[in-house]
Amino acid sequence: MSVQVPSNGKVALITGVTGQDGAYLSELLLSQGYVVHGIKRRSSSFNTGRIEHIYQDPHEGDARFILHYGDMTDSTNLIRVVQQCQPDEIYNLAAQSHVQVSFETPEYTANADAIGALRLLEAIRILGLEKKTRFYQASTSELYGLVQEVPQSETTPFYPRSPYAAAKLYAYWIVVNYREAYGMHASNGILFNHESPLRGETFVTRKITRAVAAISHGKQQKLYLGNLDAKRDWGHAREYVRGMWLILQQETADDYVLATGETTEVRKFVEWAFEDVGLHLEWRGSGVDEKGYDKASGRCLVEVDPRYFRPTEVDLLIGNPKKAHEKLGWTHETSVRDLCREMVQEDLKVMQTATVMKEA
Ligand code: NDP
Ligand code: GDR
Repeated sequence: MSVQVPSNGKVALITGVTGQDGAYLSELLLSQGYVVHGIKRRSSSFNTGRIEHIYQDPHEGDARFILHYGDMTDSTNLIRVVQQCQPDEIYNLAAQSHVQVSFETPEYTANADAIGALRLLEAIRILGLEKKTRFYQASTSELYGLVQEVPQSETTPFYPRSPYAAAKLYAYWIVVNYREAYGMHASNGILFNHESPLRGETFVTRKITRAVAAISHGKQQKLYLGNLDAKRDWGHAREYVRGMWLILQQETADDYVLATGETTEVRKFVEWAFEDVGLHLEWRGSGVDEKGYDKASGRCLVEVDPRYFRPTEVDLLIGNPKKAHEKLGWTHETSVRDLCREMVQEDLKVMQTATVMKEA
């Protein structure tokens, strides 16, 4: 793909290139003619599944997609990679991004998610790239945490509710500070939840759609979930990475909310996903005793497991993307209902392929 697109002469560096957003952003930037450098972590097993289709053999001289080993906790590595790439744009997407896991690994999460952002900003300064390199920080609607107002916008006060959100709060403010202190083109995208068939398997939407595909193929009996009452503003990741790019194309750096403006209960997403394979749920009980039954067969398909409850929860997220509409011309396109359908369909395909392979 990228080889056929003429170069636009720009170089981008993406941290977290192997993640959901890193994969979609790499595709977007390559299709626009960027040379894309990505930082990936050393892992004992392959972690490049999401970017395999755009991987280019470094032995081919004109490769436009170049991977470097690295880690957000290693400033020497970050300085060296930034020095080698001399990027026009850095997208800082790398993070320990799982909210519940951040309660188990709070110090590591702070190191990677908070100090990691600082390390990259300092790399830009140490190398004297303040005027050349634009910086995007993957900020999050988790910053809003305990509900202060709805819908949440760029001016809504923050109240983080997890070690992850507290770490991202530091990253948000250090970006604002470096912009004001050193005149850097550094921006925050405050992105509400965005999902896709590439979503990590332990985030709730993908956990649901994978389980529904497995249950419909007779490979799994039941889906265990935590808080079904939580409400999220879910959009499609492919559309959100375009928003990231637009943020860095603005003459002046600034902070923007990207969201759909609609919110949906986890419970509703579960119902839709089962509907997409012809199963219709009815709920019985409440709280930890709530269960979802297939109306036709009476089989219990969903059960609440308190192990998935978080010590502190974010109950309601609904974003106001007005500023992004007006200043960036950005808007979401895919409804959450269609997003759910797409994810179920893709997980059904994955399940079918796995079944065929196993039989073969
Ligand atoms: P993923 O969890 O899918 O990807 C995270 C990426 O960061 C992976 O490539 C991961 O590598 C990498 N990573 C993790 N720790 C380190 C580290 N110490 N050093 C280097 N790389 C590391 O997240 P998403 O793509 O969904 O999200 C991208 C960013 O946007 C994250 O910062 C997230 O917090 C933020 N965000 C996400 C939202 C969403 O709804 N998706 C909403 C708002 C913000 P590996 O593949 O090896 O694990
Ligand atoms: P979130 O996403 O915490 O919003 O963070 P996640 O999908 O993990 O949870 C959403 C809501 O669903 C509830 N929930 C469950 N969650 C998980 N993971 N597993 C379950 O079994 C389950 N049952 C119910 C959660 O309690 C929560 O209320 C995501 C991440 O991508 C962050 O990196 C990002 O910053 C925010 O979105 C915006």
